[in-house]
Amino acid sequence: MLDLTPAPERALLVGVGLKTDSINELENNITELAQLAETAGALVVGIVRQRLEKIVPATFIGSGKVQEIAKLKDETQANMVIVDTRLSGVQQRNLQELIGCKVLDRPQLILDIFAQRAQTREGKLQVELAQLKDQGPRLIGEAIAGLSRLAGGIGTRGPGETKLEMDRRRIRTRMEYVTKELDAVRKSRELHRQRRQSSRVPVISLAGYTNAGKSTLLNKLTRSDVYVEDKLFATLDPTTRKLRLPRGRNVVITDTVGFINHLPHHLIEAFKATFEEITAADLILHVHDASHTQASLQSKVVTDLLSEIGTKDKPVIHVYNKIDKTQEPAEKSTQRESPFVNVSAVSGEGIEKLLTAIEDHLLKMAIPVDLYLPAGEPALIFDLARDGKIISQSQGPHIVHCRVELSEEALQRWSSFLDQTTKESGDTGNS
Ligand SMILES: Nc1nc2c(ncn2[C@@H]2O[C@H](COP(=O)(O)OP(=O)(O)OP(=O)(O)O)[C@@H](O)[C@H]2O)c(=O)[nH]1
Ligand SMILES: [Mg+2]
Repeated sequence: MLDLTPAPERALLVGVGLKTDSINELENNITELAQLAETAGALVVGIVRQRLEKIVPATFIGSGKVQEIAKLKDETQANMVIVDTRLSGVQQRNLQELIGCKVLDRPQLILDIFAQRAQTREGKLQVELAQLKDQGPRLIGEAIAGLSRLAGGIGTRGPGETKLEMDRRRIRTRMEYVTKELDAVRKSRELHRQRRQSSRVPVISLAGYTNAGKSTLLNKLTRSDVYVEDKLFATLDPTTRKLRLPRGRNVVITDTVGFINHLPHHLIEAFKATFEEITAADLILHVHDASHTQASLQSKVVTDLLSEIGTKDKPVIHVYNKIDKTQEPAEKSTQRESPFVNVSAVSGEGIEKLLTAIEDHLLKMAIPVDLYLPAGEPALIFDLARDGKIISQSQGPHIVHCRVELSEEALQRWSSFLDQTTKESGDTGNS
């Protein structure tokens, strides 16, 4: 019988670093690149390494190495070379000509995975926007692969317009269209989020390196069935689930796209809306793969990216996952950021502790509320200012309206001042 499944593309990987970088780092990058290539559906048929004195402008890697790659490509019958860096358009074209096959770099590989993974309309639009933003600066006077499928074009070419100008214009037009479409899709997401926020259900967001176990943890916490896979970027589109904490409080918890080292900047920009799920959260659970050899590097990448997308002042609980796989006993493990909980999303160990930590945290968390205090009692305002942060105050004849950030604990002490109507009617009655 005829086998119609296409044979996987055969990829030759090129790990590159500067002589000043550590060998360890180079090897780790290569391991991750291989995982990315496999995730994209390629078969890795060979790996070449180069540590450069300095970057060669025309080809990034040295000419001797380029020859070695071309030879190895023939020996291994590779039909694609993936270089672990970001190449300029000129470098990419030169390498393709010298090696004689398709050459990709790390950002393009990641974008390709995202393109394959995107499920929702928003996800697909975000990936396309990122790809367009990535292509623009690479244009070098001739259409690069993939451009021809873009809309626009025939008949729109003006007299004297070069191919380069035409390609640039096509990208611009398409980018405007995609951006407009995205705005429309985002409005509905925004509405959903506002509704959640106005109902004052606290929002918890999972963040972490790709493959850390975020989706597995969401499933464990909420007994749901979100897609989990031992591949990078299994999750792309945000998923939200309800969760009832042990003492009865309801929260919602959101799982979203994972981070990776050297995440293309265009992706971060294009996935702004997805990342907003994290920035809009009341509490972030930073999920670490405690069993990974590069756990601390991964943690740093995530922490840096989190602050880049604007979550610097958000409260974080560090969740060290996969402790069933770690060598040393969890209680002995070093390098934990605080506050933290050790868990295994697979065996369930530590999950109760995590739930309690979330609950304790929410009790302390300040939420803005409106209180209506009787006028002429400055001592009350004084007490209130000690319990929370007064954001605004407006004095009426009989009541003082205070907008104040209070923790759940403190709110219990002030709950009798929540209701405006009884105060006002009481006031009227007295005067
Ligand atoms: N041993 C062990 N494996 C785990 C644990 N948690 C998750 N895994 C495995 O780790 C792999 C990745 O899990 P996911 O939940 O898909 O990870 P993720 O963080 O959602 O990954 P992306 O969506 O790709 O960013 C899967 O093979 C899981 O079964 C754990 O506590 N222990
Ligand atoms: Mg996931």
